[in-house]
Amino acid sequence: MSGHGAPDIDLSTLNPAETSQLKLAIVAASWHTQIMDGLLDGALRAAKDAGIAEPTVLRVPGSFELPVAAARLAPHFDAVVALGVVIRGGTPHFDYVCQAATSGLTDVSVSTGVPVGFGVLTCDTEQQGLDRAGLPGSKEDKGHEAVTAALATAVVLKQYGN
Ligand code: DLZ
Repeated sequence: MSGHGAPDIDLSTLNPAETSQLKLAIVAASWHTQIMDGLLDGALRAAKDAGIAEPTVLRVPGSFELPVAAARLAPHFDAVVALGVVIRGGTPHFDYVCQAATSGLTDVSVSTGVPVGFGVLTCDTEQQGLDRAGLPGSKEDKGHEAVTAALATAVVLKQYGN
């Protein structure tokens, strides 16, 4: 489903024997329910494909709260995935929430050394979110992609210890 020159990271390139033992946490915001449901479904499908039956799922109110949730969980997991949907409104609030989520999640990943999959959609319109949510009719499945990327990164980093 990926486009725009994105790498074809695909769970067929991952070995479930390597991924099934990984501890995975998903932190998910709650704004924009339909799109979030699609992202979370895609993320859980990717975890199942990787042999991870029951990842930890933690819901938080909004995307602004994703970094603190990821920070609290990261030391206890091999990979964390953050899911959220931010849709541009009429004020600069969009920019602040996107900036806080992006830089906060980057900080968590770099400071802990635990890969954080970035499944936060930053959209001008609701339709852009629906197109990427992995729902029937969507063009892309960003929840699935974010889990796949985080697990692929965890596998390559595992050889360097925790
Ligand atoms: C306040 C707010 C707004 C306006 N829009 C969104 C959004 O599109 N997506 C999202 O995940 N969260 C939004 N929030 C909530 C903030 O992320 C945060 O939960 C509140 O500012 C409280 O800290």
